[in-house]
Amino acid sequence: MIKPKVLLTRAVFPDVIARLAGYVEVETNQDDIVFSEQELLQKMQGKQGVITPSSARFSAGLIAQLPELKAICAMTVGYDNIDVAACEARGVVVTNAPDVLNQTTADFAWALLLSTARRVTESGQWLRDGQWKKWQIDGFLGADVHGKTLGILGMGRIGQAIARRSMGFDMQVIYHNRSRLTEQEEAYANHAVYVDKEQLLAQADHLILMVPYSAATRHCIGAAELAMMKPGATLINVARGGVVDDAALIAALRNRQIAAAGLDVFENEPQLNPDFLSLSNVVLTPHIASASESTRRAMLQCAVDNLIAVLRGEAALNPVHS
Ligand code: 8YV
Repeated sequence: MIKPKVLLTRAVFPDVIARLAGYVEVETNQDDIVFSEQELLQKMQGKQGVITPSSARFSAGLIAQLPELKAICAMTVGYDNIDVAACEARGVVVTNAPDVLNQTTADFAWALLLSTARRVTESGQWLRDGQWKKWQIDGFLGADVHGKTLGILGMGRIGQAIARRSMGFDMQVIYHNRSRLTEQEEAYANHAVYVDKEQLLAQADHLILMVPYSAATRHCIGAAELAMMKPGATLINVARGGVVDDAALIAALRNRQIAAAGLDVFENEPQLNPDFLSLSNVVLTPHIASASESTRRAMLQCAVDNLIAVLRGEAALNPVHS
């Protein structure tokens, strides 16, 4: 029997290739080249399936030129890099990798929140630069986390896992979301209280963004929203670049309109706005919120399971729709 042909757009753990090879003919990219759209078009010729993280863009134009394609399986929870409507129109199944990264991503949101509020990377750099000569009563004063109000914009499964962790810090949780959670979900999420977006911005001491990227959420935090936040507030983005207007955030951080930000995602990453680098009140990480080995393996496994199901003519486990 002829095996379906599949592309892995980026490098993966080698044992995953061996497992996939039992079902499909795999073209790998263990040199981990980030393909241009033209290269992707060429690599995708004759392929029925593809497994990809969010670095490869599947536009309507590209999809139109891939008549044999049956499945695009994202190894990520976000799938804003894929034109899902164009796929649906062509009968191409799109899947993502939900849930498997919830807890690891929630852990990392807290890592960013704590290091941002308590100036961990900034003071560490100062120490490495040889500037630590004496203890000072007002050295690196940060913002308290315990007992404060945690705001969450986008209260899906990851947002709820972030909120739950705030119990240990005796925080009050407020959130805004497209729809209100059930009473049971709110109780799980440290008794989170639903508020409108303006209240969320005005009342949060620490605001974590967890909304997926879409035309509707693009720049949902811009100059106007930053102006509504408390002067001592911190902003954490582990969601997607483009949810925040980075130029507006840079201005707000420079003017100390808000105290600090912790960012794992950026507009136009990895070519982030260089002005971020000159600011001491921002913690910057290279899109690693889901980066633990077991979670990255689980994300990949989820994509593999979806791909094999679709190519066998079975229902996808995690289909997404436009
Ligand atoms: C990925 C993510 O690591 O799942 C997602 O949507 O943002 C991360 O887990 C990232 O997309 C790498 O491409």
